[in-house]
Amino acid sequence: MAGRGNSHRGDNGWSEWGGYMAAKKRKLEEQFDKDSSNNAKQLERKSNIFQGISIFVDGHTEPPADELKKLMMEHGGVYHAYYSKDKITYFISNNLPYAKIRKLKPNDKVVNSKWITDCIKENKLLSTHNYEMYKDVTRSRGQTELNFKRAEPMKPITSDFNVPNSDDEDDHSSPSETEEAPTEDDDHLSVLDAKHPKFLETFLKRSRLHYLSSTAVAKKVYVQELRQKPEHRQLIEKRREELKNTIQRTERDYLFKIHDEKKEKIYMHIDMDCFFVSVATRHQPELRDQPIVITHSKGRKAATTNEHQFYSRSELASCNYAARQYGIKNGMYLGRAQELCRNHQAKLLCLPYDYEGFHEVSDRFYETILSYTLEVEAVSCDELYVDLTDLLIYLKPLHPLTFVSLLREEIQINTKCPCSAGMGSNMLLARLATRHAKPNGQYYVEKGYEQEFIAKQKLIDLPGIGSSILDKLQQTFPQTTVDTCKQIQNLCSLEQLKNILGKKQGQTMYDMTHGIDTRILTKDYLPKSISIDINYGIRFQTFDELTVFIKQLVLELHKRLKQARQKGKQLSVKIRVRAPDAPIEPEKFMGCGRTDDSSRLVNLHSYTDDPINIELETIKLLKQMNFIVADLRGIGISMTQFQSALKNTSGKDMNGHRTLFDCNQFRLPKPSSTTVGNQTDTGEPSESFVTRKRPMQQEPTTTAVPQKVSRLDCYTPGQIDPHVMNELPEPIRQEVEQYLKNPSSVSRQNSESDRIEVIEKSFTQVMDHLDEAVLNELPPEMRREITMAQKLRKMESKYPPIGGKRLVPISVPLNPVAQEKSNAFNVLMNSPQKQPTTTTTTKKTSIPVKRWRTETILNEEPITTTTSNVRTEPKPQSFHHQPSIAGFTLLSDVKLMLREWIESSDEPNQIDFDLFQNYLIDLLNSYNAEMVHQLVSYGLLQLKPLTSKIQWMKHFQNLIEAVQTRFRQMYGGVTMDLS
Ligand code: DCP
Repeated sequence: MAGRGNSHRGDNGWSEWGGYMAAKKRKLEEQFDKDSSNNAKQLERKSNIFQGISIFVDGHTEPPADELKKLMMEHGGVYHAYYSKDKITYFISNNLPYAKIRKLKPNDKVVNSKWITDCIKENKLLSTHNYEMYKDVTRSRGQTELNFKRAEPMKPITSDFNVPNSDDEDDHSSPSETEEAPTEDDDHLSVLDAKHPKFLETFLKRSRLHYLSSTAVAKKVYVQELRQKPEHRQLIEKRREELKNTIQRTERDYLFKIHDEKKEKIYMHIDMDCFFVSVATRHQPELRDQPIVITHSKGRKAATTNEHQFYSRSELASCNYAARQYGIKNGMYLGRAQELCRNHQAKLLCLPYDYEGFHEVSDRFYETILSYTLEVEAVSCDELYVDLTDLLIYLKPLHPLTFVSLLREEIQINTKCPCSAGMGSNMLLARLATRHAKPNGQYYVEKGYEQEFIAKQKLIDLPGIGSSILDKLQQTFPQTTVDTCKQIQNLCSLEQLKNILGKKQGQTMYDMTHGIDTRILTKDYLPKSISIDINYGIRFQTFDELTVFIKQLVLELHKRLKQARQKGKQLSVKIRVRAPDAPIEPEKFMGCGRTDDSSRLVNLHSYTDDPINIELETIKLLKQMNFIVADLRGIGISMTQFQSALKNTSGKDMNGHRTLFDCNQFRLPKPSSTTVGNQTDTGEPSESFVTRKRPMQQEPTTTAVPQKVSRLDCYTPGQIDPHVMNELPEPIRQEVEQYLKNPSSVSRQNSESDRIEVIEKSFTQVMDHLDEAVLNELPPEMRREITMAQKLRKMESKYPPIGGKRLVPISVPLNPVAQEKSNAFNVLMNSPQKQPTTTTTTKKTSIPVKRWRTETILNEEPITTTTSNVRTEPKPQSFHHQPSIAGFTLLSDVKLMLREWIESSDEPNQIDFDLFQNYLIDLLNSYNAEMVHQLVSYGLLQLKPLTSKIQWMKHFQNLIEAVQTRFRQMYGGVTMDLS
């Protein structure tokens, strides 16, 4: 089968490597030798106990690999960064993934890292005998494979090839939404990658997270469409009528008063119990008394082999309540669950996923509820909120608990699965009540008892409250254990909470801990984005292979758009590319490893779900992103800005949703904002702007740039400070003076670029020759700006950036918003005494803003998509490439947007951050380090005084790290000065 035993695929040393890797290994060995001898000079060689020993470290060890490397250096051994069969004496690993264990040969010795530390402690080479791992396995492997044969699963998930499952022992971290790893069920380790034509289909079929997200969307759409169907309303009326006439009311019902006129709300939150387990056992309810989990693993390893050696990291999608008695929880690793059961002498039953059953039960669950009311908010396949108010008024006299017990009974009959429900006067109380009801129960927070109820709730049970928030609270009150809502009520005022957690989160925490929730049901489905991300098995050698996969991805995205009844107008592509210093194959089999992520987006001309259109645009975006195809590890395509085919509750068309950056796009920049003579200054046109101006049918472009107005056209002689003029080097001064006296003599014949050159040269030389005294006269911010530019220039000459480019400043016209005094170049080029005598319009466009561009030193190679697996440095963007964000290219616009973005919320959105980070990296790649410096400094300046922006600061620090990494790569290891 294609892809199996793929010889190009590296696997972190577990297979043979060819030229590039061999060279790389040699380089690393030489590096190690060099380091060792340097080290020997610096640090005294402590011993020679590891003389003749070569190690290769795999996976997480204690101490970590870097430390082991150092220890080997200090004690005469050799550390190999890559596996080489004939050079390695021992693998050092404390916990190899099962996939790799299976690949061990009988002679391979895997030794626990403790052996190294113990040898050093004892100062002698100890026998590895007591430290060897998996020796039983390798021995039995020599004779028989029987240990690894698995019994047939209860319900095998059929597939014609091996594709990884969503949770498994290979997974060293919490499984992410898209990373899936092989399991012990894979008969061969040649797990296919994304080159296989059926990879995506099978991957999605076996992905529970895909199931969960697609079902949630399907349910929301289903409910919304049902609201538009008159026949369903008739069905509801009929069902209500029947119920009203057949209910056997008790005293409790007659006593319950519901105030029609006050319209006091009664919400219900209803959720199936341990959904996946309940479905998997719906035809064998007798099993339910024993602990059961749903996982891809069959859980047999622990029974047949040494438990320490096979601690299964297969994730539990769901566990039943019998298992929960032993401390087992959803999301736990199977190994841990087995351990807990063993401690209680209980046997854990592992059952496979029953996707067909999940669909069937979920449909029946929804149908049962929706046959009584459409006042619902679909949450997921097994959970929804219901506003019971109208229904209870209709059925009165009826106690909510009576109705809910009847409903639950009906659900049990229809689905053969139990569910629980909570009720209260708002959605929060209803949801918390469900926790009390579980399993298979119901709980009503009656009117008047809300405060008593909420006070007892644990903070960790409040929706959306995670450990980071709890840590913040705990740190603020180190003397007390902050655990319940009551404690927060007693400890903090609203103001204090806002100070600790930020404005928005503080308010939410205050409301929740006081049982306040003003939300109403969200009935209209408005997705923020619809996307497909695959971060597993992405291994391509050529761009053609990638495009074949893109086609499949786009078809899946198209399916999702169709399912959600949405057409999108903004398309973005995100790629994860192996970080330069990351190994070719990460620890997690076929995973991503450490990557550099970047994304690009384009505004389409019209709302679309057309796969051909999306595919074309995706490929175009990919082609604009400089990356090595062989290093691609993850890819995502996402649509935003929707036009919905769904009608809202009032039967009207719905508008799409906008993200932060989208909002800005509609505000700025304005087309044809300023006119000078017969030329139009649109500023630097944005991608979105250009797109919006074009007729619907025309192709969107990311490169078109309308004609720019010349800066020099806008100058009058009086505009340039004589002081500054005097500072200019003679030839430049003469050229500028000549121009200013008679612009036509220079500019009319000269091309735009020639004229830019004049100003650029002058600015460059101003920078180089600027008198200290002049500099000192400038306001601090400008001084910093110029000093930074000077530093960058120095750095440029000292460390020519990779790619044969050097940094020179350029000037671009600024739109009106950019009339900032703070621009150093403006000050240098404009006399404070002599204001321009031109019209306001001219004045607005006349101020140049300093930017940087590169000049080619060497002949520039054409930018082509690299298909070799040899890493090359990213090629600089072409000269005219203007990175943009949300359509903005001008510093002042981006600054304005940055400020608004920061002010907009206390909790930044990761997608926005990714976009911003990618933009900064793009700027660096276009040799516009100066702008990056300005934006980062500006962002920090905005954030620093605000205590509520802790999350922002964290994100910003990560962003700075990424920027610095790129900066170092480009400028010979030098870090950008952000002091
Ligand atoms: N699920 C999953 N992975 C997640 C979240 C949920 O596989 N990260 C699946 C398994 C669950 C089902 O979705 O059975 C419903 O999720 P719940 O959170 O409702 O959990 P359960 O129904 O299993 O348990 P509970 O009775 O606590 O609701």
